[in-house]
Formats: sequence, structure tokens, C-alpha cells
Amino acid sequence: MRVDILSLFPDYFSGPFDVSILKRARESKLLDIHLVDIRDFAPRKGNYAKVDDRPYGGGPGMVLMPEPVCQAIRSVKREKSHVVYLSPQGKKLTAAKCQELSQKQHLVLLCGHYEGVDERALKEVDEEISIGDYVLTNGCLAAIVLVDAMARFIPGVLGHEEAAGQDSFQEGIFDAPHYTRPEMFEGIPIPDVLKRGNHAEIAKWRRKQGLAKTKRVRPELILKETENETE
Ligand code: 4GY
Repeated sequence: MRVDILSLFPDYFSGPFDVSILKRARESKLLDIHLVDIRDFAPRKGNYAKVDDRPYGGGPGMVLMPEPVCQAIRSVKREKSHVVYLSPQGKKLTAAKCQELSQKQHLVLLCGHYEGVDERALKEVDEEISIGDYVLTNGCLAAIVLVDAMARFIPGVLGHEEAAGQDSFQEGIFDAPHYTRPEMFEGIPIPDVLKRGNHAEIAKWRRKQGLAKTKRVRPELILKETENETE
């Protein structure tokens, strides 16, 4: 999959994409990430490229101008591209959405800056996605979150292929607790069921644990699950 990330801070992305699983995914060509600087598409006044201007109607801060944003998008857009604008005003990112996006050939991710993007630039956008109900200083971190969570669904990115499915939220409930050695840690033992090695019994125990914690911490997810089951 190819991903183009359009932002004012391409440097922001060195680090997250250069370690561990995403690094390996890029090296093995499963993920081809390109960083595009929106400023490269701004009209130049001498050697200064202006990308922002004051909001019509007044108010604080600056707005990302439509021309550099549209030109940046068009510079990478192809027939099979899916263009996403990351902003707090979008649909909330979910595991299901990550899985859906992982099947695209080409993702174009537009990061918001300042107070946001001129609304007219959004005609080049297919969907607006939010990573959560809070406001970041810019959209770069949101793009990193989306790429990271989405990449886990690309076949071959995780070593063990069943892992993305078994983790939290794929079944609408939390993942079960995990244990490794030692057998006793500061007086706390491993649950007996995990040591007996009865796989059916373990699967049942894990589901029960995941469900119990979901009920306690995120009861609204259980309600969503039963809604889904009655569909
Ligand atoms: N939440 N989900 C988010 C964000 C920064 C003001 C528009 C979010 O996706 N992006 O908070 N982005 C804002 C900052 C302009 C983007």
C-alpha cells in the first residue's frame, strides 16, 4: 500500500515510521510512505511561501489556504486514491475503519494545521476522520495513529497473522489479560487455567475476562455489541 501524508511538518514523521513493525513493513515494501510538504505548493513571494491567512468573519488564529492544499492533494492523487482529512470534526476512527482503509491501494492523508483548512479545499477529500474527541496542536500525530493502527491489518505486517484479529476491539470487546514468566511475581501467581493447557477452557476463560473488564470499564461497548448481534 502507498500512503502520502500531506502536512506542514514532514520532519514530524521521522521516528514513528522508522522503528519496529512499521520500519519492517516499509523495508519489505508492504507500506510505501511518502511525505509531502504543503508549503511546496504555496505561491511564492520572493523566497517566502505563504500557506495561511486570516479567517473571513474574524476570530483568532489562521486558516490553511485552499490553493496549496488542493495542489498538494492533486500532485499525488490518482484514480484509485482515497483522500482522508484528519480533523476533530470527522467520524471517529475505529478498528473496523482501520481494516477498511487497509484494503485501499493508495491513501492520501491530509493533516490539519492552525485553526483548520479552508472548507473549499475539502472538495478534494473523500472522508474526514477524527482519532478522538480532543484537539491536537496539528493533525500530524493523528496521521501517525491512523497509519499505525491501519498497518496492522495489512497481511504480512504483523509476523503472526491472527494477531490483528484477536486484539482488542476486533470482536467489540477488550482483549484478555496476558501473562508470561516468571510463574510468581511479587506474590502474584499465574491463573491456573493458563497452566493447565486446555485450549477450549483457556479460550472460554479469556473471553469471560475480556467481557468482564469491558463491562466494568466501557459498558457502552457491550450495548453496541448486542445491537450488532440483533442486526
Ligand atoms: N482529534 N483527530 C485531530 C486533531 C488537530 C486544529 C484542525 C483529531 O484527527 N485530527 O486534533 N487535529 C487540529 C488542530 C486544526 C486539526
